[in-house]
Amino acid sequence: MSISTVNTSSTNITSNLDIASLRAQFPILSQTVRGKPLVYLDNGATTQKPEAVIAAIDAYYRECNSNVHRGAHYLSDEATARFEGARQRVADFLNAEREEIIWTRGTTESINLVASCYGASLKAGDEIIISTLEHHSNIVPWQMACARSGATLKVIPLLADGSLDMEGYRALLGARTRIVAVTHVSNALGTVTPIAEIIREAKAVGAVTLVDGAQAVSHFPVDVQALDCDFYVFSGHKLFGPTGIGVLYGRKALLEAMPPWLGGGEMIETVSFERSTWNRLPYKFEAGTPNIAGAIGLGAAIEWLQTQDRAALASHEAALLAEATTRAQAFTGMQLIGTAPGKVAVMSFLLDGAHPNDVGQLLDQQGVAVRTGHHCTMPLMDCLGIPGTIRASFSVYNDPMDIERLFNALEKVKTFL
Ligand code: C6P
Repeated sequence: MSISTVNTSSTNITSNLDIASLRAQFPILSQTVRGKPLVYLDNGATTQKPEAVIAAIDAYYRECNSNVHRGAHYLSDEATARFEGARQRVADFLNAEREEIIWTRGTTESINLVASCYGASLKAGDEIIISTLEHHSNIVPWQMACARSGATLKVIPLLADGSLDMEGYRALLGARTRIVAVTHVSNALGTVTPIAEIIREAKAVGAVTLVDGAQAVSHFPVDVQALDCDFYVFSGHKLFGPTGIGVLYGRKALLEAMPPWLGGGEMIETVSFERSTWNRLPYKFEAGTPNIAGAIGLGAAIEWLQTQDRAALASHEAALLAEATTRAQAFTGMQLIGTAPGKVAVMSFLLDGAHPNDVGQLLDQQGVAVRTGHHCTMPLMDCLGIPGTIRASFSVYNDPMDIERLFNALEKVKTFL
């Protein structure tokens, strides 16, 4: 990888990456929108896709479109090889076993699966712990599990900078704690939670752990053995892969013990009108024809990521966040929301006297894509006492010029409002 230094008039980021050629692998980024160069800072919502991913999906449909595991002909064998190859790639990516990787539609479905299937063993008096930082996807399925079982939901409180209050967490843990389900990275603030510590302490009271990795996997490597978590979930589309495909990693013994999720083809071993028996892992949790192209696309996304220097990507993102934060601190009327140390490259903020949605629209007029609102974290926003924020979320292909254009656009927004 070549080394390049990117300097602009008011930014000074030295990167060990050739960002220009990395960006060139993402065709969508070279376009103009509303007559302006696209500045894509909505990576928390979804990341853009490199040519390698687009080509893998295209190749599947051109070369071997067929159903998988039906084995009757060449195309099916080839599709199955690519599909299962992608599963193996996800397993290696997380340091898991192949049969511990279940394909889902995304993080939301993965959490619902665990809340329904593992949650089937909950009973009145049991407790589930989540945190104030959670996305609705890691709140609502547990509320539904509590309503079904009579279990109670407990919430880890927040500190002023957007970190979790670990003393508050310890006070919630106890003999009744059955499940601890916490995010690895906050989508709204970028806080990286002390997840290894959270898991260790949950294990000490015999609780099962689920980690919402939706916002983590694109920023740093994850090893489920080192974390010692029971479940780890993420979405393909936030990891440079396609929408409609996601991953549930589950510890084999737990997956074996859980009842299935949806019923139908593929998830069975035998069916009679009296009873059915279940297929082996991972197929027991994969009823119906899966998202074959999506899985192959996600496999290609991980393959692409694994060819990059991840340490260099992480320091590039950290440099972008540092530069954006310095600019924000010097920007009159701008208030940063969430300043936990070690956060990923997510900058949530407010502008004095301006509604976040208005700011978002005015940025969009200038070609700058951000997300505004509650970011599907309404309880977090309530806790912070705000209706929402403006969120600029960075990824590996963002460069100092994107920061320059964001702040130039914000200067204009100030004059409009
Ligand atoms: N957050 C965001 O703009 P799905 O929709 O299933 O792919 O992911 C849900 C989800 C779960 N957990 C976290 C931490 C998330 O960030 C998300 C998705 C997007 O922040 C869309 S709301």
